[in-house]
Amino acid sequence: MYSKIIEKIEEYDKIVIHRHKNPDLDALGSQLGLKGIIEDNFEGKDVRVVGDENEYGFIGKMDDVEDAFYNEALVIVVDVAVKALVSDSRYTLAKEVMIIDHHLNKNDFGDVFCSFTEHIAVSQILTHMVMEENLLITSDTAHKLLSGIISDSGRFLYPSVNAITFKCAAFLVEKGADLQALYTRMYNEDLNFKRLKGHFINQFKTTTHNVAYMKNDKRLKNKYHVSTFAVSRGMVNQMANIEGVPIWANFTEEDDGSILCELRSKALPIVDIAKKYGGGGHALACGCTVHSWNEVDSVLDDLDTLLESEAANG
Ligand SMILES: [Mn+2]
Repeated sequence: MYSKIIEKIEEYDKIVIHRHKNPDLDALGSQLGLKGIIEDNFEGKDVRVVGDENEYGFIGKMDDVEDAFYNEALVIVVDVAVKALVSDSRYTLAKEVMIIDHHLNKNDFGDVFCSFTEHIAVSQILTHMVMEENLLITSDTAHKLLSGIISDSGRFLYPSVNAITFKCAAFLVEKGADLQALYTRMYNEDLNFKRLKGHFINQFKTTTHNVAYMKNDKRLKNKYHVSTFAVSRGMVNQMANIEGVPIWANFTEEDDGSILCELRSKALPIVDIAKKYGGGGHALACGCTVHSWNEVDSVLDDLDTLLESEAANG
């Protein structure tokens, strides 16, 4: 199952590992974890990691890599198979490019595409590879890989979590990953963010047919010192998982006066309403941008009417 990956690693002395832009902990955990796996199991390899850095830098740092290093090198790209999303476009300088991904989409670049869509994280793929191939793994590498499994599984919450996920997590904890240290880093919240959550939980309203919603003008983010994104995408699910609330929506004013609409539903598809206002997304999680609070009321009316007709149809 993993012979192709191992074969390619054995073939090259210089390896650069890339991943997607604005990395999450699976991108970084699998990138740095793979570096550790290669260094601890294959002799004489010079392995580098590259890409943009953000608030998840606590899991590990990137290397400075000169263009010349790519000559006769293998690039391994993890957690992304679409070239527009790859961080550091110099992967094109390599002799060969191998992708290891778990997303559903096809690749639009690369020479070798290792796709494992049954895994919830690339970090899980690599852990499984270590287990299946009896590779060595240090506690430090185990720690990095566990961060990717925890983050991409929503702390073991999402539907693709299965027995393999727990087997891999258990293996990494046995190998010395520090679960509590990860949880402290991952789930500690900024004071302002916590207070903003409280504001949402206390202030959201509901329509006649129980669409929960919040209307946030641009003063809100200034009051809590957070970004528009933190209010819009970051807060919508404060209204999720409420008994009797089938749909919830978060409306957030941008600095330019446009209003971001984040729409969510437990079971009833709502994406057609997002599309009606020029947006889109998934059936149960979608969004659009409108240009007045009157339009926001129209979106709410449409959501409410959808629930009304659904109730009438029983
Ligand atoms: Mn991932």
